[in-house]
This record gives sequence, structure tokens and C-alpha cells, in this order.
Amino acid sequence: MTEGVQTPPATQFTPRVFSGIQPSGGLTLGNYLGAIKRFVDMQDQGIQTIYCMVDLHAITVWQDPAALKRQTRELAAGYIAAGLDPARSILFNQSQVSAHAELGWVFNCVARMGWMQRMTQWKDKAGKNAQNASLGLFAYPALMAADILLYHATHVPVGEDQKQHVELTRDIAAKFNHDFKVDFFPLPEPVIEGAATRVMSLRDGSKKMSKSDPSDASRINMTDDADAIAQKIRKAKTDPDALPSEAKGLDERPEARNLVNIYAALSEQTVDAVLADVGGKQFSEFKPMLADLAVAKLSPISSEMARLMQAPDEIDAILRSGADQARAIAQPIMDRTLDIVGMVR
Ligand code: AQP
Repeated sequence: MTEGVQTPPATQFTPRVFSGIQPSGGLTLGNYLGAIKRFVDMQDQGIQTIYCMVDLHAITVWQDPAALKRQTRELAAGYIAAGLDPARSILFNQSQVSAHAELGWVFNCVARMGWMQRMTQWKDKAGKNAQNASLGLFAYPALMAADILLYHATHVPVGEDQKQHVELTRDIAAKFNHDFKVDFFPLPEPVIEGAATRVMSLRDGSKKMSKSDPSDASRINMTDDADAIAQKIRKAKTDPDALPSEAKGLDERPEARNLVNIYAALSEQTVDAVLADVGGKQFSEFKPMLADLAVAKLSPISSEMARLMQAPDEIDAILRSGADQARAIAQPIMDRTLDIVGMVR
């Protein structure tokens, strides 16, 4: 989009990780494997890690106010229960750091309408009723660019569905740097790794598992109990064939591929290693194995989430302290941005 622009590669900036999740419903296994589990892995790599609950993004579609508060605390509980440590990562909710909205506005004036119209998530979420979608939903990727660039983040762990938005973030950073003749914003890299970068619906292998899918049977929620997890996996759509012994045998079998990917990600093995073990088995044998594994991995997280949800004050204190730390990094970057743009300070 911005050809010929000379901007610094992300390597010229101190490595810093930023990512976020919308508190737009309960957490799913897709959010866990595609995002949170990898947030935890990155926490231990000696790089500063900043993880946000992007509540300003959540309101781009209608949210009941009381439910939004509960979902934000539940998301924070999910982060912590899964292993994010407020002493090692900054954990906060976006609306407590007002510079996100401020930089989002600046980027609304940098990004082009045509760029936004090409975003597949906008097309999917607005659907045929785009005229009735909120302006916020359309501008969502500019706010996401602000979330990342407000911290000069260089690495953004996300699921496959968010890759296009991180690429747009790079375009916004490049255009800002070009327009104002500065080398101010890094061009961040999406980090999309592992066997489950796109967990699919349990009812339809062509659709992403999503917290806002009207069918609860389509997803595993992080708060589901062992019986619910086992039942959803037992009822998951599959095909009549046995599992193949090699990954190539999953071609054209989206539902089978999805369950094998989930197994591989939960057991921290490659798909090939899983198939070397389970190749030749029928789903009647594989599904209980997957259910047992999912329960073993998810139950400790869901019980810790339930415990934390009994202590909302503890969660709120963690979020307030995280917001203070986030503000300390963000404010100088915001101030400098406004100065570059030409605002009298
Ligand atoms: N099915 C998925 N597989 C792998 N990764 C996923 N993510 C979401 N779904 C999957 C990753 O989770 C992070 C947070 O996503 P989000 O909540 O900000 O928005 P989303 O991608 O739109 O997620 P949902 O669950 O589908 O939410 P709703 O239903 O509210 O739109 C991102 O890194 C995303 O890639």
C-alpha cells in the first residue's frame, strides 16, 4: 500500500510483545490455543510482555453493560489462571488507558477507507447489513493498530484470523512514518505459531470457533465442566473414515483435521507425531482420548478461574496496577505522537 517507504524494521526497536482479547463473551478453546497459551509461552522469553483486555473493541457490537464487566473480569481470570503472572506481564483493560482511544483517533486520520473496506473480518462481521454496523466496527483495525503501536510493540502473538489486522498495523505505521518524515513507529510482526492457529467450530469445519457463535455446541468454553467438554467432543461433527497416519491424509477432511490439531496443540506435539500414534483409529476411539486430554488440560484452568471470580476486588486491583504500568510506557509515546502531528502541547 505504501510503496517505497523507508521505515525501520522491527529489529531496530527494543523487542516488546503486545496482544489483546475482547471481553465480548466467555473464552473459548480457540482463544486459549490461538492466543493465551502462546501469551504464556512468550512471557518466559526475556522480552517485556503486555496483555490487554480490549473492552473498547468489544463495544463495536452491542454489549450488555453488566455482562461486559463480568466478561472483562472473567477474561482477566482466564489470563491469570492460564499462567500469566501480573509480576512478569502487564495485564490491564484498554479503557483504563485513555491514550488507546486518542492514538486510535490519530490513526483514523492516517488509515484509508479502502484499506478498511478490504478487511475480511469487517466483511464477515458487518455481513450484508453493513449500513447498520457501527462506525466503531469499521474503524476497529485502526484502534487495534493504536493498541500495538502505543507501546512500540514489535511482536504480536495472534490467531490466524488476526493476521490481516497486524499487516494493516504495519501499513498504518509505515504511512505515519512516511507522512511525517519520522522513524517513530516500528513495523510489528505477527507471531502465528503452533498446531492450532485457527481452531474451527465443532459443528462446522469451515467456520472458526468463536465466542459469539449462537451455537454453544460449536465451541468449548474455558468454563465448561468435564461433562460438557466430553459431550461436545463426542457430538463434534466428523466423517466416517478412520484417522490417517500422515498429515496429508487430513486434506479435504476439515473436521478431522480440526480435532487432530486440537489434540496436537493440547499435548504439545506436532500433528505428524499425533498421527503416528493414532493413525488407523476410528473417531469412536479417538474422541474419548481427546476429551480426556482436554479435561486434564482445561479443568485446572477453569477451577482457578472460578476461584478468582469469587475475588473480583483482587482482579480489579491487578487491572488497576497493570493500567498504571501500561500508562507509564504509553504516555511518552502518545505525547511524542501528538507533537509530531503538530498539536500544541
Ligand atoms: N478459533 C480460533 N482459533 C485460533 N485463535 C483464535 N482466536 C480467536 N478465535 C480463534 C484468537 O484469539 C485472540 C482474541 O480474539 P478476539 O477475542 O479479540 O477476537 P476474535 O478473533 O473475533 O475472537 P472470537 O472468539 O471470534 O470473538 P468474537 O466472537 O467476539 O468475534 C486473537 O488473537 C484471535 O486470533
